[in-house]
Amino acid sequence: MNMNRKRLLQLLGATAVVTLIFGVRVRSGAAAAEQVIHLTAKKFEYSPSEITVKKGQPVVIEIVSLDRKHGFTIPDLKVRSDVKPGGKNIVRFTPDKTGTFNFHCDLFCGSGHEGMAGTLVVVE
Ligand SMILES: [Cu+2]
Repeated sequence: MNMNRKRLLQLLGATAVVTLIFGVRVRSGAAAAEQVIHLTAKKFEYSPSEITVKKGQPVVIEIVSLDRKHGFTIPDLKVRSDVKPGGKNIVRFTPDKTGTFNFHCDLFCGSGHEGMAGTLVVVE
C-alpha cells in the first residue's frame, strides 16, 4: 500500500468518526427539546389557565395540586391524568394538530368543579 492511499484511508476513517459523533449529538439534542409547563390546580382553577405549545414537539406538563385530588383532561387530544396532591403529576404527549383545545377537571371536587377549565393552544 503506498503512502497516499494509506493517508486517504486514515482521512476517510476520521471523517466517518466525526460524522457519527455529530449525528448522535444532533439526534439526542432533538429528543431533549421538550416543552415543560408548570401548572397548579386548586378548587376551582388551573394556573395558568392558558398554555401555548408547539405542534410536533413533546410536551411535559407538571401539575401540582394545592388542595385535593383533581383530574386533568384534554379530550380532543386524548390526554388525561389524575392530579394527586403531595407531588408532581406528569402528563406527557406530543400535539399532532394545531388549534385551541379545552382542558378541564374531570373528577368532581366540589361546587364550582364545572368551571375548573383552561385552554391549550397548539401553534405551528
Ligand atoms: Cu373538579
